[in-house]
Amino acid sequence: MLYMQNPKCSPEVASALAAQRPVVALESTVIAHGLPRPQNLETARRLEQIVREQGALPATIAILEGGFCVGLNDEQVRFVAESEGIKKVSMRDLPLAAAQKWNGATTVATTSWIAKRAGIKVFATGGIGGVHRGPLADISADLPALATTPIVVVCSGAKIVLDLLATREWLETYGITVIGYGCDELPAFYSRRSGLPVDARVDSPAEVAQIFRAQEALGIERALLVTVPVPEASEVPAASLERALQSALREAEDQQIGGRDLTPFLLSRMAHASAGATLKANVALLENNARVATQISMALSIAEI
Ligand code: PSU
Ligand code: MN
Repeated sequence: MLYMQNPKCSPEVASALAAQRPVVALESTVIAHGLPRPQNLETARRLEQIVREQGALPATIAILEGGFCVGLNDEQVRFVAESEGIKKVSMRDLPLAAAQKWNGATTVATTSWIAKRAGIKVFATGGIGGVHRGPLADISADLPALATTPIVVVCSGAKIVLDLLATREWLETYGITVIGYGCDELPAFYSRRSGLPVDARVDSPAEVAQIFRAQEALGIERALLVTVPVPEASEVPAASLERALQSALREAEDQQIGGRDLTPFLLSRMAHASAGATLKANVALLENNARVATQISMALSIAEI
């Protein structure tokens, strides 16, 4: 019976959802493990502020003492950003987190899963996990979660640290529709281009809403992936990162860093090697994606004519 309370919406989120007002889910792994302090807390607050200013309600999602919380208050956001021992919770961890009362940050996979169960239709993030480079078949649990969770996920593609071609193929095999928001190519996180195709280009929130409504009407139980390029002024071209990436990958191998620690490790090495340029790009794309996601959530909340 205890677990019947999961997910637990904040009163503000619960009343917005009951009134069918637009709500945008935000993830917490990027806060706890993806960005350094103090930029992580600043960014978490800024993303919430952007969603409010644009006209929707933000719902940052995290796990606190085993409760799957949808809509953190300011103190809870600070806790996730600043306390030690916040776990990175992916799909396999969900029952453990609930039963053993973990404090945890949610990835794209678990944020989507929880948001969908709370009744939220739009989720903004930075980059999705994907197929890692190298001989080991390390595939993020984000991918199968996207293949089984009907929600709009607004992101900037997948990070250059991943095998982008293999990730793109995976999305196609599992039938996840990939939209380019104002772009014809799949964005590559820090970079605006990857050379890989999207399934369709759209240029307005209304077009995304139309596609997601069609998906819902058809009973398609998969995410709609809306990919938005990093704003031009903050872009870090892929070629300039390749050397740093190769050395970070070697370092990870030498130090036997893998599993859930690999993504945060590679991200921090890239930020270091680029003298903060990747960090600036990361924050800029997160802010932009929160803006676009809010506009989509508002287009979706307009009653169908
Ligand atoms: N992209 C970022 N920063 C992040 C992540 C992705 O720029 O912190 C996080 C997301 O939460 C994503 C997770 O769901 O990394 C993927 O981790 P893994 O490859 O271990 O599944
Ligand atoms: Mn992995």
